Amino acid sequence: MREELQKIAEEARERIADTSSTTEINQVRIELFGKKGTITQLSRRLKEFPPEERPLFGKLVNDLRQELTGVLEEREEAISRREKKIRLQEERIDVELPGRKPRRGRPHPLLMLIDEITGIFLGMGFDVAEGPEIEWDYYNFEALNIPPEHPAREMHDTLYITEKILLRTHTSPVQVRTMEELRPEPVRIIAPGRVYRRDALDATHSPCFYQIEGLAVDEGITFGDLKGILTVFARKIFGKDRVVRFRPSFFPFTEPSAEVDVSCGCQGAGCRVCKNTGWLEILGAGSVDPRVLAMAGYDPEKYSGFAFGMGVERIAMLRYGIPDIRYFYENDYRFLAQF
Ligand code: 2NL
Repeated sequence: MREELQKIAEEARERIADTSSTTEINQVRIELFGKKGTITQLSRRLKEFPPEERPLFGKLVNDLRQELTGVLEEREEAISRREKKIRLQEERIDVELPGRKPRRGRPHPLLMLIDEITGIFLGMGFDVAEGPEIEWDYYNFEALNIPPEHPAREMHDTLYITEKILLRTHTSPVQVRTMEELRPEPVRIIAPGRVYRRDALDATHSPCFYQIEGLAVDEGITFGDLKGILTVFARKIFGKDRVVRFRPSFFPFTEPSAEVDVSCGCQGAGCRVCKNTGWLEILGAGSVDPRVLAMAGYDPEKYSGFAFGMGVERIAMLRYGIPDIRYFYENDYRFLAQF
């Protein structure tokens, strides 16, 4: 009997020593002390012995149970210590590793272009004026000689908030507000800012885009002044070798009105930017309509003025040959990093 117990003990010690993970230890615990475990089975055999031998057998089995429990616990602790050590090693952070350099932010290409254009006009004596993006119908349309039912209101595809309040469709209302503020003093301002149209986003349209308008009002201002100012502007943005041309056009707030083209960098050879025309349409302009001057409180007999308006995205697309306006709003760093 003793021999049999010793053999069981020996085998159990070996099984325990062979384990190398918490899972294996738990398995051996079940094999030894579970319901059908080796040691549990042994205790059940007590009644096979004659009464006088039972105390001895009982003691031997209990001693064995105690010993194996101890050995098992010791092994379990050793394994869990080792597992913890491995885990800590795997999770170790090398605090001396050099840091990852954060990419430096930069101004958006549209804002850089607005700054550049603004700088050109500041250099020619203009001031910068700003105003609300949510506007009265009066300043956006009526004061610009665009009465209700005027087809230009459809042309502008306006986003209305109420019947009388809207998102400005151009920055002209800023200029009307400035005229009201400064009259009868002369005005020489540009108005850069966001404007809104009820347009779906596609390659050339966006419901929100940047515009820069300019306005000069004084005694003796002529269409010739406008041509001079815009020629200087176009050459500073597109290159000193360029020429500009003025084509007759119509706007409700200027008379006469013109669309202004700058010659293309392909020099008439034909390219995809000018669609083989040799010309890039960059802005609309004209002499301020006397009715607009009068509504803002300037005597049109005494004062005259010129005004112009351009889309900033359009200028950027023509200057850099960008085929789709959506690149400006996607914030793909590979695009932005090129400016
Ligand atoms: C275009 C054309 C233009 C104006 C804007 C203007 C403003 C006042 C009075 C008269 Cl307060 N005119 N602005 C004049 C002519 C053209 O914009 O195609 N813009 C993208």
